[in-house]
Amino acid sequence: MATMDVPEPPWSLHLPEGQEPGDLDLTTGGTLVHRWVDLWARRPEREVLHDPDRGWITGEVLERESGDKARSLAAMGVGSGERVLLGGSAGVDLVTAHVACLRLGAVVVPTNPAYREAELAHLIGDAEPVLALTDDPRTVARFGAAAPSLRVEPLHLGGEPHGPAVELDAVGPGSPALIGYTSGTTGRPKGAVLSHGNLLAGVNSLRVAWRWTSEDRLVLALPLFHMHGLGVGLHGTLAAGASAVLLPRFDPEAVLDAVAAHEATMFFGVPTMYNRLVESARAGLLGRLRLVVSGSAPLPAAMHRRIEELTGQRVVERYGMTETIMLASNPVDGDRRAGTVGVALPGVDLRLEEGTDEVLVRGPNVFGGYWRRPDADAEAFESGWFRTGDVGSFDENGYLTLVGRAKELIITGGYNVYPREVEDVLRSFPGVSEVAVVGIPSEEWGEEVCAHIVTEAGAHVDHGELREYAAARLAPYKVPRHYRPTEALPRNALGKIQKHRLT
Ligand code: MCA
Ligand code: AMP
Repeated sequence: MATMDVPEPPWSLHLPEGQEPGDLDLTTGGTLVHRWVDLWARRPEREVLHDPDRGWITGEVLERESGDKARSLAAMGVGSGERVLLGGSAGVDLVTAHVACLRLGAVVVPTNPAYREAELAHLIGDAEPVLALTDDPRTVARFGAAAPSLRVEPLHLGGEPHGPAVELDAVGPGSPALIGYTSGTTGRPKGAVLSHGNLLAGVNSLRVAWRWTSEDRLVLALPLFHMHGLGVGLHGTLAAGASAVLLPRFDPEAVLDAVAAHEATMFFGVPTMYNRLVESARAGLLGRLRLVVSGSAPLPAAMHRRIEELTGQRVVERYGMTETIMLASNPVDGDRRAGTVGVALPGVDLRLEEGTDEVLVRGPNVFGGYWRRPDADAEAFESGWFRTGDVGSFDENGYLTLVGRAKELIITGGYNVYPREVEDVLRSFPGVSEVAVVGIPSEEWGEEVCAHIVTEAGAHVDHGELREYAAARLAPYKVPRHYRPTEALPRNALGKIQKHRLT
């Protein structure tokens, strides 16, 4: 395959002074859980996680609770390699359940509590979990409706450890750890299988690039069911031996309170969060932090400047994907360029495909393939390189600017919406003959979901009813906010819908 080389310098720009590329070992620690458990054993009294219900929790407590839960899971029959659905809002109980699964070798499938019954039914049918863990009553009810025979347990798993002694922390780097569901062009979400080694390499790269140390304290208001909050915020905190204040939901004032009350050093957010933070009279508090990171969606250069004016912070924008964890970042020591996603992260190889400029990636952070989807793997990988579906350009210093997407994807408030999934639902509504779903620019959300609807001859489609229909079948962020009736969808000579002509 013809590719174009990334200009010099590559990721060595991220290395601290004195560190050579050859010194870098992204597999240090064996697996994430080895590293975490080792850190907790060495500094048991250290405060690691804070949530509003439980206050500060030490490494010793995390080790004990996750171990007890792992033994309970084993007693319930959960074995290594078996899938466990995990859902709920960010908090210590969710974290210890997650860590317990990883320590046991079970494969975590994170779920958004906002998923509707139909979305869960697909996930359950595909991942074939042996158990679901959640404290969210709405999710419990939806799990029950989606898969009546699926065993659902609360995150505390009964509280007391029970069951026979079981070997923990035994899985190796090649074993699957996490399945992150992501849609793509097929409409039906597919599971990206990340190994323990992928997760470790992903955070080790960030520890180096972001100078993440045990002195750091992160305010974490991202959901823990996506790579940003989970694979970066939580895993990174635990692997750095650092600490985090977990907020169950994002609220700008709560974030700023946590920054002040806990002497935090870092905040990670999606652009919509920054839109809301800059509206606060206390936004200047962000100026106290060592590092402010944005990702999951483009941060407009104007917002980058506004944050700097208000807080003195030059946001570090970075670029990631469920399948690859993080790919590129602006440097902590060095030029942080607004409108770019920075330079390839340590250990990550990035290239552009000649002719299409699609960003291709290779590295120990890149997943091995989709869950039981060799067809999707064949499309996604070429000669060992993973196709991101993003189109980019590099400048002479290796800074990457994302200029478009080869894949059909709408990013709204940092959540990804694949048009095909929404179109399939809308098309099943009586009277709808054709649908095209596109993203339209939005200051608040980056993009908003908009549906262009063609009705069957003589039929009347009430948009309010259509919205309700979609809301019963799709998580709220996927439900179109705009409905545009149209006589016919624009098509090219081959009959393909020309979405760029729809606004
Ligand atoms: C909530 N709503 C949304 C969104 N979030 N609509 C569109 N897009 C959204 N993202 C709906 C609500 O259901 C509600 O609908 C209405 O908008 C107002 O909700 P509000 O309370 O204002 O929203 P919120 O609950 O405060 O949520 C906004 C949020 C949230 C905090 C920005 O969307 C969020 O946490 N986003 C982060 C997602 C994330 O973690 N992405 C990382 C993916 P109604 O009025 O009908 O009830 S990982 C990834 O992309 C890669 C790996 C990477 O690079 O990071
Ligand atoms: P997901 O499939 O949810 O992991 O989302 C990954 C996608 O989010 C990437 O392929 C990009 O299209 C997008 N993305 C992540 N970070 C950025 C960023 N900083 N700027 C623009 N797009 C981003």
